[in-house]
Amino acid sequence: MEIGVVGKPNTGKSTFFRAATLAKAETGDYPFTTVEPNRGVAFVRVPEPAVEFGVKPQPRNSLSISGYRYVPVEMIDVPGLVRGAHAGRGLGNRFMDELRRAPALVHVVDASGATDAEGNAVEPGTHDPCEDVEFLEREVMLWYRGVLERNWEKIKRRLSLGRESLPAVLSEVLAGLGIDERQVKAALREAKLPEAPAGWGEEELAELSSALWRASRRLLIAANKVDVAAATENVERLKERFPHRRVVPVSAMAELVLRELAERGAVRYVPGEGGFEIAGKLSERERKALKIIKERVLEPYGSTGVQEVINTAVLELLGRIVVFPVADEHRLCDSEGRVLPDALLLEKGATARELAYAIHTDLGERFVAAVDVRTGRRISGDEPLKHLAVIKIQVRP
Ligand SMILES: Nc1nc2c(ncn2[C@@H]2O[C@H](COP(=O)(O)OP(=O)(O)OP(=O)(O)O)[C@@H](O)[C@H]2O)c(=O)[nH]1
Ligand SMILES: [Mg+2]
Repeated sequence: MEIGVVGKPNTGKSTFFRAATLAKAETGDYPFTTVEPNRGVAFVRVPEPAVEFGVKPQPRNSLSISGYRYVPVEMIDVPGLVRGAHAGRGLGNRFMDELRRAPALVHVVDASGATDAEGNAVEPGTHDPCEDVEFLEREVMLWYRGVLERNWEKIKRRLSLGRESLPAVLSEVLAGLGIDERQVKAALREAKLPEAPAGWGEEELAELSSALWRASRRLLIAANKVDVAAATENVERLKERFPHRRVVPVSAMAELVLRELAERGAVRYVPGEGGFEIAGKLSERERKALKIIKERVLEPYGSTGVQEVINTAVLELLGRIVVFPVADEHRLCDSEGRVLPDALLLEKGATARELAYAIHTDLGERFVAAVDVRTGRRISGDEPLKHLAVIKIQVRP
């Protein structure tokens, strides 16, 4: 699973990606800086369970920093998308292929309104970012529709043989968009189309494409560049215009500056927090930048928004939970004695047995029961786990 970072050119996608992952990615004040997708690891932030148990964590698959556990999740930053991309325009012609494994999309918009529809620099406050939101969602929908239309004759032919079901054929054809059979079924239920696909025309395919888009992708709006004054009003307008979407005010630049200075030891900054402390030498320019970050980003918005975007995408939009498995419920460690080593992301509703399988097939097969370490309560195999649960799995020898 990946989190996709999308949007028109020059909105700060790669800056967001760099800030979230601290991976290298080229950024620049012009459209199409990114030509090939960048992949890296971002982190979901949850409270560190070792704190409440009063033990020292020894994380293995995750990071433990200042009372928080950072759980890895893959992120992909793609080239900017322009109008007509679904028909092959711009660099976005492989756009959806690259996003195959990204069920959650972070739509980075330039809330400062300083880039036109194609990503060229304009006076701040002159371009309406609401237009960009509509454009992207329409473009992705047209993409889905294009794939469906190009394959429609083939789909009808296969169905006419009567050996395969509509959801089975559709999910095979749409696999390149990362759509599975469960999502196809949900879309078909929602679209409420006439019974026989043989009679479907343009209208029905359009209906089905938008239902498929809603069933297969979750999207949130990262209203970026809030460090620019013109963004304040646009953030409110975005929230009003798109009440069904989460709109998170973001300054990717602020997060990047803070993380880079923290790496150098010049400031103390915990990703996701609303403040920082100066801890080392700073140039005059860096001092100025930090003043702007404090006054225009952290004070009015509470944080840079980058961590909030990642958490919202994974925990709310995709409905994932974080679970901490241990082998010894008294010492809270794995079989090698490491304390609370792993944090696993599971789908909401995942059961104790599914957790066992997620750790190792062998553990799943030998599963007997689980224990909620906080309460000592026994959990049966088909019981859904709670977010942030610390779980010991009992197995047959
Ligand atoms: N003021 C401000 N500028 C930002 C912020 N984030 C990015 N920028 C600037 O916006 C410009 C574009 O940044 P990129 O990260 O390269 O944008 P992109 O969306 O990846 O661009 P393409 O790859 O060309 O589509 C650069 O000049 C960045 O420094 C921000 O939070 N605030
Ligand atoms: Mg880029």
